[in-house]
Amino acid sequence: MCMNDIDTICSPWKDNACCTANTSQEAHEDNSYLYNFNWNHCGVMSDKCKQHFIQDTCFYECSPHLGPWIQKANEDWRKERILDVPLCLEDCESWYDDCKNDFTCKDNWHKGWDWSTDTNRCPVNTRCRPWTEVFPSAEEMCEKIWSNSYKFTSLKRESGRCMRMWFTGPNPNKKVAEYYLKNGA
Ligand code: FOL
Repeated sequence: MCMNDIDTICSPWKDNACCTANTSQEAHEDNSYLYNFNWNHCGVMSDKCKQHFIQDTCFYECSPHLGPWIQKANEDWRKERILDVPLCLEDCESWYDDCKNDFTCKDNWHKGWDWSTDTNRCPVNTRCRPWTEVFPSAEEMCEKIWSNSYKFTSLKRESGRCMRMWFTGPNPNKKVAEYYLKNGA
């Protein structure tokens, strides 16, 4: 639902967002009701890494400019998904850089968790490994973690041809989406 009044949270989208204030607040909580997802499945996630996941949640929930990349999905928890959103190089690389000292047990965070308790845990056939072992490159992380929601690109922020996960000031993604709407995603 688009609305125009997110207070301070997911603040880049405060003037035009497809999320409610409540959702934007939840995006900042551990184990929020959104997906009940546990970032700390291999020890406590570092703050600098978690910041990118909060930003990703804001982008995923709030961005009004994802139209060119929305596809039908047939999952229990959603009937639409985003596919191959061209992420700006700097956004993917800084995310990877800030997480590379963290640990995880899976490269795809959408599927295959052990949900037998209150939240997702690493499934039995996995173990917690260094981030860089699970994701050998920024490209693999950005593409695999959410089942190809993002496409890795070498496009820079200034190109106007890639999507920014986070920004200050007017939304730079509007023009990018318009370009891909016209020219094909
Ligand atoms: N961010 C971006 N950019 N794209 C996304 O698609 C995205 N999705 C989530 C969060 N941020 C995103 C949602 N995350 C499950 C796990 C993670 C999740 C949502 C749901 C989950 O319930 N997984 C089950 C399988 C459920 C099913 O496929 O029916 C599991 O097996 O672990």
